[in-house]
Amino acid sequence: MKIFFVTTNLNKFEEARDILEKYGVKLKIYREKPVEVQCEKIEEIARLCAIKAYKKLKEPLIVEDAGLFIEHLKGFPGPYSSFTYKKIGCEGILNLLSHVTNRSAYFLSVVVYVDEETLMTFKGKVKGYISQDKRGEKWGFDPIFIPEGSSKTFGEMTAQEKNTYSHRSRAMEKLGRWLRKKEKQVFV
Ligand code: ITT
Repeated sequence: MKIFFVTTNLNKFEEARDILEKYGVKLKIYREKPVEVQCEKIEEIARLCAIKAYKKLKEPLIVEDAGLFIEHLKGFPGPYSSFTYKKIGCEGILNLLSHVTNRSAYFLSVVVYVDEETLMTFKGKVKGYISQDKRGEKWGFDPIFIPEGSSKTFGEMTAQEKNTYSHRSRAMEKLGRWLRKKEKQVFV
């Protein structure tokens, strides 16, 4: 089964591809920025982006919107994660949290699948903490996020390790299981 992932973010694409290939899905990248709408809810952003993308592509596709929500900052950067990362990066977040003891945060991923007859939403969340320093490489906020149950930041993990914890893998696993069921129904 071939599905397009409409995204400009190659890291997101590779993480999703590794999960979905276990479910027999051939994920293809369609490198275009989903036209984002100004909205506080990433669920709504992802849904509207997916509908717009489907009108153009007319092929089964997914769009993902993700964000980092920091408790002490009342959920910031949340839906503004991409913009915030570009403007202030990991260092900016660490500065905002210097001397702050409550470092709880979570990542949320919302994946929307669309084809000619269905629109389905899958969510994945991982709770954790913002580290004291940047550790490891990778991309985005990976070097400052430690998931619950680990002492490493995402930036210090291999791709496979990150996929055992991440918000994205949790949402993509749900999508994979649903697609497998959907395929079976078609051929019964
Ligand atoms: P597209 O909209 O083109 O898919 P994007 O990078 O803008 O790409 P998002 O809006 O979903 O994608 O992501 C928001 C930002 O949140 C992203 O740019 C990263 O800075 C951060 N982010 C989300 N998931 C992450 C992860 O798994 N690891 C590190 N940072 C992440």
